[in-house]
Amino acid sequence: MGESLRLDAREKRELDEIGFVLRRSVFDAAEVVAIRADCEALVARLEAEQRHAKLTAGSYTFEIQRKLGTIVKWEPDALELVQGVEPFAHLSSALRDWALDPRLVEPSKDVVGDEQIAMFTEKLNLKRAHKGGPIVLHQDFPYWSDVAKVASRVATAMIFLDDANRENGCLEAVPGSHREGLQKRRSVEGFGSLELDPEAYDTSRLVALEVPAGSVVFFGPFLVHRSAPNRTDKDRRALLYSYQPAGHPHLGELIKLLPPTERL
Ligand SMILES: O=C(O)CCC(=O)C(=O)O
Repeated sequence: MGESLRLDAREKRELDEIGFVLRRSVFDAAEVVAIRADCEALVARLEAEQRHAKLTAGSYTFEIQRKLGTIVKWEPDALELVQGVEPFAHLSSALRDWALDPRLVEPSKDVVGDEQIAMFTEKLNLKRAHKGGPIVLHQDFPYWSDVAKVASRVATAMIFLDDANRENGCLEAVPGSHREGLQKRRSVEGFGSLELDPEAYDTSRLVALEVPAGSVVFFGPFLVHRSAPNRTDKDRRALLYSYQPAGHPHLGELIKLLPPTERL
C-alpha cells in the first residue's frame, strides 16, 4: 500500500492550532507546467468570448457569463486583464481532473471532517506581472453562508502555480484566526460588506506564506487571509479547489449559474 496522503498527527495539530496546513512541492515541475497550460487555455477561451457588462462589486469587477455558467473577474485597475474565474470545472475537463487528484482530496477529507467529500466551488486566480492587484482581507465563510448550508465545513486547497513570495503577492494568513469566529466587516452596502474592515483588524498578525510552485495550502472558511499586488515581472497564478461534505449542491447550482450535477 502506498503512503497515506491524509493529514498526519502533526498536521492535524497544526490545522487545529493555526488553521492551515502547508505542503510544499506537492506537484512536481512537469505537473505545474501542465496545470498552468490548462489554466491558460481556459483563460484564452474566456477572453475570446463575447463580452458582457463588467460590474463593480466591493473591491472586485465581475462579468457574469451566464451561458457558460461562470463568472470572470477582471483587474479593477487594468480592465483588459482577467483576474479570476469561478466556477470552471464544467468548462475544463483537465482542470476538473486535477481537482480529483488524491493529493488534494485525501488531505481535504481531514479539513472538511468527512470521509465522503464533493466539490463546492473552484476558482482560478491570476496576478499578472506588474498589474495583478490585491485580494482584500477576508474570511471565505460570509461569501458562502447565505446560500450554502454547509458553508462552515468547506475546505479549500490552494495550489500555487508559480513560486509565491511577498513581492508577487503570496497568500498572507493569520494563524489562529479560524478560532476567532466572524470578524468585523466593512460597513458598506452590497458585496463590499463581505470584506473585513482592515481598520478594525490587527494586520500585523498576518504571516506571508512564501512557497515554491506546486505547493498546496489547506484551510477552512474562517481563516483570515489576503494577498498583495504583484510587483514583479512574472505572473503569480493559483488554483483554489473547495470541497464540502458529499450530498450538497455545488456553489454554481446554488447561485443558479449551473444545472444540478453529480460531482466527485
Ligand atoms: O489568490 C490569492 O492570493 C488569494 C485567494 C483568495 O483568498 C480568494 O480568492 O478568496
